[in-house]
Amino acid sequence: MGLIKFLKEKFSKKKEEKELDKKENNISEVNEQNDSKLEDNSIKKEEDIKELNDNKDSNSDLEKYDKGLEKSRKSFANKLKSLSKKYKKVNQEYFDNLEEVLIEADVGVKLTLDVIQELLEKSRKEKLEDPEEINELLIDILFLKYVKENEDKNLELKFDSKNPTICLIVGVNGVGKTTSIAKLAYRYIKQNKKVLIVAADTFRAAAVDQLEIWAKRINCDIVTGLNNQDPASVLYKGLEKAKNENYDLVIIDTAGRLQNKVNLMNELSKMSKVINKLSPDSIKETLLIIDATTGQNGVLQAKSFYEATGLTGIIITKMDGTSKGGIILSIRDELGIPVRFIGLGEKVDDLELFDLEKYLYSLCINKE
Ligand SMILES: Nc1nc2c(ncn2[C@@H]2O[C@H](COP(=O)(O)OP(=O)(O)OP(=O)(O)O)[C@@H](O)[C@H]2O)c(=O)[nH]1
Ligand SMILES: [Mg+2]
Repeated sequence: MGLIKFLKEKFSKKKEEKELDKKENNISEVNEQNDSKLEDNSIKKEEDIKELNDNKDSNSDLEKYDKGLEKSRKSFANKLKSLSKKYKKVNQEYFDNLEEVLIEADVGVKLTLDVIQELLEKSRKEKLEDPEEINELLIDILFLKYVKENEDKNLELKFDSKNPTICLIVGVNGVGKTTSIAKLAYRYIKQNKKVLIVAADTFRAAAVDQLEIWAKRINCDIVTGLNNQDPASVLYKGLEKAKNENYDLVIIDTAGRLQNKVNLMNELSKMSKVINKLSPDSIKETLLIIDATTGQNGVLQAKSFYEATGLTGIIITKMDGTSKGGIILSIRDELGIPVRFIGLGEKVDDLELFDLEKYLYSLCINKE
């Protein structure tokens, strides 16, 4: 079965709602019929309710994806649909148009050319001529291009009981670093982790203020330094506190001055050294924040940060604000680094763990 059909089946809201209704009815039926087996039933009921809640959770995540990716979908999925309506049979012109649609969606030139080539070969081999089928095959290829074997499928930050996990957040000006830090902290506080934010962006006084406001709002501890204080010394203070007071997670805000690229990269490598010295046994993450609305420029940023600091993952922000949702595929193709989270709005809970199926479903499948 092609991915589109699979995702439609998996995520189709109507079907899920029906199933939920059915399950709810079943639970009450079971309870009514089997009063005598009260004990067994209560266990079954608990299991069913848990399953129900899990389904509802995944449903609400999907709604967030659907809503957040609305602009991208309206552009991408609509273009695919109108293209398939225009042609009865595919021809070279169809593939040329498809290429344009992918480039416009920010899938990136290299990946687009690879995908179109593969699409041509497969469609010829399978003798496909129907545009709808070609579009379905396209989504399959996009999915398979993203997936990597032997990669950890769990994108959540990892924890060990002995040492705090240290998460360095990097990225150029204005991409959403501070907001994403608040969102991440909030996510893990909700998972009962003891979280500490370190405001090591001492370049701008306002940056510390902004982070303090967020920390207060989400009730998270924070370590700050003075304006223009050496960021590494603020970091030092934060890591000491985290060790002494048994924090589970330390999230570090950094400055993002691109005009001073060499200085910025030097500063980041100095901070990495401090982390390695003070917390040698901690799990370490370096997450790059990329603003989805900056398009292919984001891919270039990712390349320079990757070379300078090494990265364990990417957070793509402002996915809700762009019609070019393909950037996720492009970055993955160029660098192979996994997208760990995506930002789908300005609120503190508008951060979702990246889910390829939900992403493709929300981006590619026209629900109108
Ligand atoms: N729509 C939307 N806006 C976002 C998202 N993430 C961040 N923003 C907005 O982007 C703007 C910049 O966010 P910041 O968190 O201050 O960015 P920053 O990288 O810390 O910026 P500097 O510290 O100046 O380098 C703010 O107005 C945020 O509300 C998102 O996922 N969606
Ligand atoms: Mg900031």
